[in-house]
Amino acid sequence: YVQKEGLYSYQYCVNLVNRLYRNRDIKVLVAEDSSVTRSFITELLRRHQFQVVEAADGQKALKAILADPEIDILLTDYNMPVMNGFELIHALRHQHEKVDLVVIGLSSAEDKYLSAKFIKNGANDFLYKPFSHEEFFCRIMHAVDGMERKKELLSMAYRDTLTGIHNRRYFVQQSRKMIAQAQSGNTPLTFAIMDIDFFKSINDSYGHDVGDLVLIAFAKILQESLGRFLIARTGGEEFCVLFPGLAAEKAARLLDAVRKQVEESFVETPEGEISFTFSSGLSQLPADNLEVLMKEADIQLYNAKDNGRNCVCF
Ligand code: GH3
Ligand code: MG
Ligand code: MG
Ligand code: MG
Ligand code: MG
Repeated sequence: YVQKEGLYSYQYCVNLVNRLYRNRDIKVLVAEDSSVTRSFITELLRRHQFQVVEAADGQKALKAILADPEIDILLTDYNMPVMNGFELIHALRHQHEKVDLVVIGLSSAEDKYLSAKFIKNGANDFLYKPFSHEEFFCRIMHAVDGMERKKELLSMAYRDTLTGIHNRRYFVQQSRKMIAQAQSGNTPLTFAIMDIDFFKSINDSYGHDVGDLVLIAFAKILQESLGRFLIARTGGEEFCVLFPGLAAEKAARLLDAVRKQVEESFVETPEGEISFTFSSGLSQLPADNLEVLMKEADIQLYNAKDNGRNCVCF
C-alpha cells in the first residue's frame, strides 16, 4: 500500500493488516452492466482481499443474493438492463435488512440527486463515479465496520451475560415465529419452563456468587443436553425450552433425563460441591399464542412444586 499523506503509524498498519485478513471472509457482489467498470471494481476489491462475485444486471444480482446467503455486501450500479439498481434494492430489502446486507450504490456524478435517491431506496451508502481508490476503500471499510458492530451488538442484546445462553428477548422473538410455523403446518410443539428448587436457600447458605455458579452450571447442562432446541434463561433461576416437532410426552421424557442428570451432578464451588434440583412444567399446542403456552406451563410448574419438587409435570 502506497500511502499518499505521509507515513502511517504502526497501529494503523496493524489495524489495516487485521482488516485485510478479516476481509477474506467477506463476500461482495458487484452488480454493474459495464464489463470494464465491473472488472475494475472487482480488481480493487480483490486487492483488498475480498471474495468477489459479479452480476451484469439487477435480476442476475437478485438471483445471486437470494441463492447465496454468504454475500455480505452489494455494490450496485443504477442504470442496468432488465432491473435497475433501485428495483434491485427494493426487491432485496424484503428479505435482507441493512445489518445482513450492506448495499452501496454507485452513482455517476452527472446526476446529483442519485446518491440521495439510493439512500432513500434502502442503500446504506453511495459512491460517486469516478472515485479514487482511497475513497472506495474508506467507504467500504466504513460500511463493513458498521455492519460488524451492529451484528456484535445484536448478539449481545440476545444473550444472557451471566450464562452466555440466549435471553428472554431472543426466546420470545424466536418462539413466536416457531409457534406460528407449527400452527400453520399443524405440527406438534411443546413449551417447557424450568425453575431451580429452593434456589433462594442456596444463595442464603453459600452466597450469591455460589448461586451464580449454580446458574452457570445449569445453563451448561441445558445447552449440552437440549442445545438443539430453543433454550433461554428467561428470568433469575427460570429457564425455558421450546420443542418444535415434539408432543408434550416426548419432550417430558427428554426433560426427565435432564432432571436425573442434574439430580446426580455436583457443582464445584469455593464452598465445596453443591447439588441442586429443578422442577418443570410443560404445555403444548393447540394454544392461541406464546402467552397462553407460558400460562399453562406455569400452572404445571406450580403442580410440580406442590408435588414435592424435582419433577416434570404436564
Ligand atoms: P422454589 O423451589 O419454590 O422455586 O423456591 P426458590 O427459593 O427457588 O424461589 P424464590 O423465587 O423464592 O427465589 C428465587 C431466588 O433467585 C431469589 C433471587 O434472589 C434469586 N436470584 C434471581 N436472580 C439471580 C441471579 O442472577 N443470581 C443469583 N445468585 N440469584 C438470583
Ligand atoms: Mg450501468
Ligand atoms: Mg436474561
Ligand atoms: Mg422462580
Ligand atoms: Mg426456584
